[in-house]
Amino acid sequence: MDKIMNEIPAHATLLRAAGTAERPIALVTGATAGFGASIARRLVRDGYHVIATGRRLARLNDLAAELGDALLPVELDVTDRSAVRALPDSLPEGWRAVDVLVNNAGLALGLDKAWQTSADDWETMIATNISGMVEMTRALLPGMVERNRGHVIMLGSTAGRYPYPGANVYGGTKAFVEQFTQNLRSDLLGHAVRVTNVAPGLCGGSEFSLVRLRDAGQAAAVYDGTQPLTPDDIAETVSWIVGLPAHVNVNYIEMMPVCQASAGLAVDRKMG
Ligand code: NDP
Ligand code: 8X3
Repeated sequence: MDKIMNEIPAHATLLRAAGTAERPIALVTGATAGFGASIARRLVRDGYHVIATGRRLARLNDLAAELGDALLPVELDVTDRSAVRALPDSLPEGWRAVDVLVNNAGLALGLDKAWQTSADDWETMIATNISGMVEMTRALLPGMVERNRGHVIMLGSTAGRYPYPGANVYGGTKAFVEQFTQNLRSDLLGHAVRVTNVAPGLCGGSEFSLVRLRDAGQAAAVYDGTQPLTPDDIAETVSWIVGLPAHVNVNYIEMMPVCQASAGLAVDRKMG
């Protein structure tokens, strides 16, 4: 019997655990664009009620108009610590027992060398990618542990493992995401709450490079001659991970387009 239960996909397990015909609930940060919007669409298709958050409320309202009552738009800046802390109790009745948290909100700013970059940009990346992600997790994890049910998905990056010039603090924030995820797994041993770090490489079709480079031409050039991953590829992966049988935890998954690979260590031949 246990074996059969273990083979039931997690979506169905969540429904049964809830003991009602109600849908499981997912909360996606940064759902106004890119990965977050695709993940929200995909999870609604998978049968979730999705709380879609971000700073640009008009975009969330557009998503709600597209997806109907299964999507709840909530304006939220993950760097606003008091708003994040107040979030669980401020959600409407019936939306509070979040089963899946997708910590997707994040950004890179600039590609300058460490000694040339803007300290304010560094602060913004740390506040969003690290502090925002940590606060969101701290806000929603206690409920998951209490219900003994849930899944936290992080959007890390290949930049968290592979250094490249100009990634400095961005890469550092994503390395934090990876280590935080695996440490959460240690804390959660003995609880039926899963944690996964999804770490993509080159991905187009989002606002990531436009936000980073602040120039549409330079942003488009990042993808010239490539076939990058797409936000739908990321959403498909998230859907698969959360839908795996409830006893399976994907700790870390790294994704690159076929046109990308780690290219070895760099050597400066002028220094010898
Ligand atoms: P986008 O720029 O398209 O989307 C980023 C999202 O984050 C937006 O919805 C934005 O919403 C939100 N966001 C940014 N700052 C805040 C904030 N302070 N509070 C709340 N929401 C915020 O980028 P992607 O979809 O490409 O990136 C999503 C995640 O994936 C990021 O964490 C990124 O680091 C990571 N990633 C991206 C890769 C890529 O190549 N594209 C590869 C690997 C990882 P709004 O501005 O409306 O608040
Ligand atoms: C985004 C991928 O290579 O631009 O995290 O750092 S990369």
